[in-house]
Amino acid sequence: MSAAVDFRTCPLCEATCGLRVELDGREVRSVRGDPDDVFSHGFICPKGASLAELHADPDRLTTPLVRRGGELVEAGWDEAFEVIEAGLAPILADGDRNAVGAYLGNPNAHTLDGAIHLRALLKGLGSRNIYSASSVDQLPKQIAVGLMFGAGLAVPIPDVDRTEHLLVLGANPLASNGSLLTAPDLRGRLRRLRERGGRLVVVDPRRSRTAELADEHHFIRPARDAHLLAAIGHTVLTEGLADPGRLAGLSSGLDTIAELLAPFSPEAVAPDCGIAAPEIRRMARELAAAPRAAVYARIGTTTQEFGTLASWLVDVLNVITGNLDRPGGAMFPLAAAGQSNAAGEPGRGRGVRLGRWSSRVRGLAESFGELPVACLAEEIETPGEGRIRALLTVAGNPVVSTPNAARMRAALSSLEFMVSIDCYVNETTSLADVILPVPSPLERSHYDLAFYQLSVRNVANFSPPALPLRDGMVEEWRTMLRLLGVVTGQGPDADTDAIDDLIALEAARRETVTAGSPATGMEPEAVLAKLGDRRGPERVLDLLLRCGPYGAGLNGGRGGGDEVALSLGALERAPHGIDLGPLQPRLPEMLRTPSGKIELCPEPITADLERLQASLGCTNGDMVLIGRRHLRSNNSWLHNLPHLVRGADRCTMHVSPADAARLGLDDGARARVASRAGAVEIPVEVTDAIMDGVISIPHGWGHDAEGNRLRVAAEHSGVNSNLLADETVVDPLSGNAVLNGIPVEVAPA
Ligand SMILES: Nc1nc2c(c(=O)[nH]1)N[C@H]1C(S)=C(S)[C@@H](COP(=O)(O)OP(=O)(O)OC[C@H]3O[C@@H](n4cnc5c(=O)[nH]c(N)nc54)[C@H](O)[C@@H]3O)O[C@H]1N2
Ligand SMILES: Nc1nc2c(c(=O)[nH]1)N[C@H]1C(S)=C(S)[C@@H](COP(=O)(O)OP(=O)(O)OC[C@H]3O[C@@H](n4cnc5c(=O)[nH]c(N)nc54)[C@H](O)[C@@H]3O)O[C@H]1N2
Ligand code: SF4
Ligand SMILES: [Mo]
Repeated sequence: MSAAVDFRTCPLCEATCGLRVELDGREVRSVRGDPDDVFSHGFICPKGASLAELHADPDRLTTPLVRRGGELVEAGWDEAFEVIEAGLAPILADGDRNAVGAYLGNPNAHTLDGAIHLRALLKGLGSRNIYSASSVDQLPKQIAVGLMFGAGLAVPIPDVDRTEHLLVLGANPLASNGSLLTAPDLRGRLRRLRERGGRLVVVDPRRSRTAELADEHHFIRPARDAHLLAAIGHTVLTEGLADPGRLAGLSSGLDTIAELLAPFSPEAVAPDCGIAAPEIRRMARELAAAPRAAVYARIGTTTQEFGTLASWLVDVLNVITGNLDRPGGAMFPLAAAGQSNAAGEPGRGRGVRLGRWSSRVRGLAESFGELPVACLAEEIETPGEGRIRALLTVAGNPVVSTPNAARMRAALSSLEFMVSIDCYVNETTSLADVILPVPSPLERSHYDLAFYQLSVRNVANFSPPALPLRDGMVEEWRTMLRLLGVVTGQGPDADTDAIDDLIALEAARRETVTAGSPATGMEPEAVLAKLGDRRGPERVLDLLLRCGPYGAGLNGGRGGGDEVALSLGALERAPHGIDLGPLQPRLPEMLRTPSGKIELCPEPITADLERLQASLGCTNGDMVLIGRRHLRSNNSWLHNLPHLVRGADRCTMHVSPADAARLGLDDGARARVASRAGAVEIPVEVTDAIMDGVISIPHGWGHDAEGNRLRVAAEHSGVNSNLLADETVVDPLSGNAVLNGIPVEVAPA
């Protein structure tokens, strides 16, 4: 085979960078940034460049593995599915659909298969025991915006390219490359913000790389962001700086905000936050005075005890300062496909329904069809009706990613049966009875259905597979559908093409009853006929693009001239993507609340302010643990790529010089860190980049677990920080895990 150049979107994080991949047959010669990509203009990070190593990793699974005599051994697909049938059918035959649970990991947000066909599998499973990485991540934000704007992905995105004042809390985009903020090259974008005279303010218990770039950095005590945000709101309202403008007429609850925030004056919260009251007042005044400003907060503010309150207060500030939905403020994207707040009647909707059921043991509420993963272990361990006896994991590593990792490992080990769809044998999948492999990122098509809904520009970019599947590999969506066959009683050999047709037909049917869709009133079969002979998620994507806000419709072109008319074919002809322009104001059209208003004071959230008030003056511990990310990491799963782990060990504990002296910790020596949940030993790194009273350990490590087949990662094992995270402590509104602000005891090892 000869050399070829492939242009594709990087699937490894939310930034959606365009890559230029040089191939020699099935071998990758180089991966560079695509200079012609309409969004990333050539930007690439070390992870994107490591796609070649990921594709060629000798530890990547190429065949199913099946447990025989305690060992995971290679098997054919038919054999693997017979074992799955034998394991699941008797459990399902007992008549309790909840006995089979599922955990869905983060990479599902980065694949079409995870976005489309996985939903069909979950529907077929019919279990209330569905868990995902959402509840160790952004769930509090989704609940806040769901209640305020009526849809769980209606997240206001800071318009970094046009803003003049950006207040960032608990996010480090220079390491993470942005989250709930799709924007390639955030370093460049933030630099340009400063070059045009704008101001970048970062609030973080660590002086992160983003904080170093900022005009102003404030250390804050972990989990005290809601206090700070409430005090900023308090200042804006009491000093007469509020200026909601047109948002006043679009909001309900504006006049009660001041009263709700009354207990949280800067003077009241300053001791808790560790930020002086005059500083808080200045931050509030400068935010309010900026002609265009945005407040943006991420994982440090969601994975903590006041996650939902902090997430809500971010957008309360965006509203009272008049910055919501205006250029340079915090805006709502309009994606080309699947935008949940763009379909159907504009301006009003059913809103979100939360708590339709609760977890059996602890009574944590359901949201968006899921239960919080902090209660997964107890749902496996506790006997009785509804106990999880078998588990499916798809693209997830809960043994490393979720709180109380030791308990999670023991719980998974006790299951009657476990199946994983994954590319590696790692801390979680090594406990499965069957592992089903997936194609390499170069062997599958890619489109960011989720992240274009969270993007600083409206963009659409589709990447067809660069390479055909390797021998014996199966598309991930087909594997999902074959599992769907098992859990719906069709046996291990279900016709995946027939199920795929049903999925596409159902997607078509939905379009035919959606107001404003070009499919309205058509027969679903007639809609499908227009889509030609594509299969799998690509066919559904084509449908969504054609019926979306920039769609070509179902009868070839819509309009003429320069108008964009999107379909999958149109995107295939544009390998560098199609730019659909900067974000535009979308209020009130994007609202899906039953009232047709922005619900500024949703009752479930405001009721939680009592807890915030009660916490005033209470510390969350003498020493508390937070996390951090490194540019060359990706949660738990890229540590097997040599380029990403070379250099000094990164799994160290950061501690301030004062604390190190007080606790007798020496740089380079080892510390013992203990919490209610467990203890670890870890190398000490003394640094003034962290505030007193706080230590930081990155998550995603601990690759020395028995059963792992990750040869490179094993040499850079590190420790699993979630051995310390306490699964019994959650943000009560969302059930989201508390991964930042964990009370710990630290001593020399
Ligand atoms: N202490 C602490 N814990 C945290 C966090 C933190 O900040 N601190 N962050 C949390 C966050 S934000 C997240 S998102 C979670 C992540 O939690 P998880 O999603 O559970 O963990 P990942 O490490 O992303 O694991 C991804 C898994 O998917 C597999 N995989 C990769 N690509 C594919 C694919 O295409 N198909 C399939 N089927 N499998 C694939 C990998 O081999 C790996 O097993 O971790 C959370 N945990
Ligand atoms: N390189 C790399 N990139 C990634 C990932 C990765 O693992 N590695 N993971 C991806 C995923 S799944 C996600 S969700 C995103 C997350 O993206 P980000 O939210 O940007 O995540 P982090 O880089 O961990 O930055 C979180 C910051 O919050 C700070 N922090 C901790 N506790 C608190 C607190 O109580 N208050 C405040 N104000 N700050 C606090 C930490 O010190 C840290 O600097 O990153 C994505 N991108
Ligand atoms: S920033 Fe994210 S999308 Fe861009 S190259 Fe790096 S990992 Fe890939
Ligand atoms: Mo995440």
